[in-house]
Amino acid sequence: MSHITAEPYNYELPSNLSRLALVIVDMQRDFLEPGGFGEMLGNDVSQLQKIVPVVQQQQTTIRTYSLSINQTREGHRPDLYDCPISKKKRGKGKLTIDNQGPMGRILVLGEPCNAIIDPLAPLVKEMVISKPGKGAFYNTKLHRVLRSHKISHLIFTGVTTEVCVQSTMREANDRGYECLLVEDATESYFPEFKQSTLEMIRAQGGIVGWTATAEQVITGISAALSGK
Ligand code: TIU
Repeated sequence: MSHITAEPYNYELPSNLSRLALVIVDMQRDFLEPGGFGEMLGNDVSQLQKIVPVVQQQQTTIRTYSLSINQTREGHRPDLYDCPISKKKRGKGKLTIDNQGPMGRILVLGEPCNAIIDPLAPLVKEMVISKPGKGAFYNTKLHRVLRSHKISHLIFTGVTTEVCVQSTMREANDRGYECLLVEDATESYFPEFKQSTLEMIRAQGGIVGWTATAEQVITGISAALSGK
């Protein structure tokens, strides 16, 4: 059986690798560039930039092998029908969701701030799931799409580790997916929160899933595809 070397123990790959998908969570301008939702919440968004080349490398590798990629994007309908009042009130900054920022209406679908950052732009054939919540399964078609493609294994990257990535992994774990988080392809505005999240995920025998480095993921998948 092929595997990725991981924590707390090896992550077994499916015998048919078409059952594995890369999930790129919320690598959108709203979180990575000044003037979006992340900065509005009081964060230093430059913290997240360092993972861009690593996520890009995972994306390129998975594309090279013609495996599935699903990106997610947190945002609300222009009429804000799907935005709870409680969420709109958070942050206490000068601006809030829907206000006009330098990149358009903050956290609103279709606005420039809501786009996936250029280096990770999806191909036309790649799925982008717009999500109103932190978890990508809440109020979206993600589970239906993954099931219809018989996906059982999810490799997670993206931001932020302890908010949307962890929420989505927990939702996926409860739905029966085998989940692995790529340690150096996820980031938080708070390094200590990222570290704690990695530990929480792999604690108790992998209660939410596995963690591995980007290199371990690529090595494991490449070996599986070459039959080693
Ligand atoms: N604030 C924060 O850390 N994250 C979010 O609001 N959304 C995501 O994590 N994508």
